[in-house]
Amino acid sequence: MNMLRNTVRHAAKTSRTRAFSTSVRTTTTRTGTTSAKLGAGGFAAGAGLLMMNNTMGKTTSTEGSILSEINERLKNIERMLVSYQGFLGTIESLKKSHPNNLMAKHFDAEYFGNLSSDLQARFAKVCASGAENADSGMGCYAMQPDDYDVFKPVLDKIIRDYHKIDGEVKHITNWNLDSVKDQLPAGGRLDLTKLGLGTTSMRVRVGRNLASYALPGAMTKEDRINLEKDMIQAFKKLIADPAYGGRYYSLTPDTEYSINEEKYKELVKAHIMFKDMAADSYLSSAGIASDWPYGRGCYVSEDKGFIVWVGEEDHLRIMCMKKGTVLNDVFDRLSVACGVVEKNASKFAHSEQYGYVTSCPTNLGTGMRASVHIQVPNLTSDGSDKKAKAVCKPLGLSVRGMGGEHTPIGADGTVDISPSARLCIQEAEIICALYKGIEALLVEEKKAKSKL
Ligand code: ADP
Ligand code: CIR
Repeated sequence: MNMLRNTVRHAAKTSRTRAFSTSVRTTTTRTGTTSAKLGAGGFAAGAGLLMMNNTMGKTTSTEGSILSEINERLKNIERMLVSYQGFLGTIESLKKSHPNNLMAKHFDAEYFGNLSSDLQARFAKVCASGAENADSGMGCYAMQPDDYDVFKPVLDKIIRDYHKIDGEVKHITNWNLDSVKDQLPAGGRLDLTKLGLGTTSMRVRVGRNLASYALPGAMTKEDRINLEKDMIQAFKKLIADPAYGGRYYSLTPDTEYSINEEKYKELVKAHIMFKDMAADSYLSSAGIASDWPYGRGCYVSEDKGFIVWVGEEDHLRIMCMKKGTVLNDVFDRLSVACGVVEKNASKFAHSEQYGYVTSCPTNLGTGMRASVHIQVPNLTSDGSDKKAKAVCKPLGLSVRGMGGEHTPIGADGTVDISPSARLCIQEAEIICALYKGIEALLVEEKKAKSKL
């Protein structure tokens, strides 16, 4: 395998200018420098064995089968190096140029070389976004619900590195706030007025995928349309239920639920609908944004407080939103509603080890992001989120803009904050972490005022 490593390194040097997309998506065999070198070096072992057999006379059938197996394996290696020359070369150079790209950091060319050609094609798709977007922090997305198990030798390393987990990952799902009583204020209410806040925009969402479909990156246009049709059947049951009611809005053209551009923009502005995914180069490279806007839409309850996105980064993003003061309201409602959606639709993809299966390994486990919109004018007095981010990181909080990820903060210093942890943390612990995080952030905001 040292030989393979050397050849891969050589491929890296000779292919830096070749676009990765061409090399992975085109499977036509090309002859070139790398394959010629492999032919000269790689096949030497096989050729040597064959020569030995020739000089020694007849081969036994066992020797013959060993030789044909060796030959077959060498042919596979050659095929891999020719088909994936640009891909392997890109990743090899990213290891040095972008050490924070976790896919590149943990990608193992020897492991890749030993996969069957079908699995190589599948794993290359998993790694495509990181190879095409050098600045990726994660660099990969699962394409099938069982990818985390099938490609565990590499993906588990990436997952443990990102989520900072030593030893084996074992995720436990638990929405029961009674079980974390010691972390709650007396009475168990996560009341924001006790922290000095007034009415606050609160939101809790989870990512979920149906076990019966490929994940969004590997779905065909037909899959996306069918999944939306299945979900519309599930939403009909919600709409008929007085506890939910509401309606479904579809971005798929020419359906009875379709909405126009103006209505879509209005829903995005109201934080109800998701942004155009095609504009996200990570999602585009992964195939997750493909066939936009087919199979995309959202269900909104009558009171607009319960929403389900269909066809974004995960099949479903299920969320509760409310302008209020008690975090339990959105958390408890979501806990019940998730069960109702699964019962009305079909089984969610779940892993014994990693919890709820999500496209992006960053969301694995709970798939939960619990956030509030909160004003921190002192920490954002320079107009940026730089100081807020520096203060929030050690508190285990992420800072986003007013329109979500990769959007600017509010002109009045309002930011979106949420606990960063998703895996090997329980749902009940996340909502407590948000409450405690807000408390700690407000202390920092006060301190920042005295420094102004
Ligand atoms: P996600 O939370 O699903 O990872 P985004 O960060 O892009 O995705 O946020 C999606 C939408 O939810 C955006 O419109 C964002 O402003 C909105 N949002 C997030 N948190 C809140 C909140 N606490 N109140 C109101 N809207 C919110
Ligand atoms: C990256 O690798 O940086 C991007 N694919 C984004 C990772 C963060 N995850 C996410 O937005 N769900």
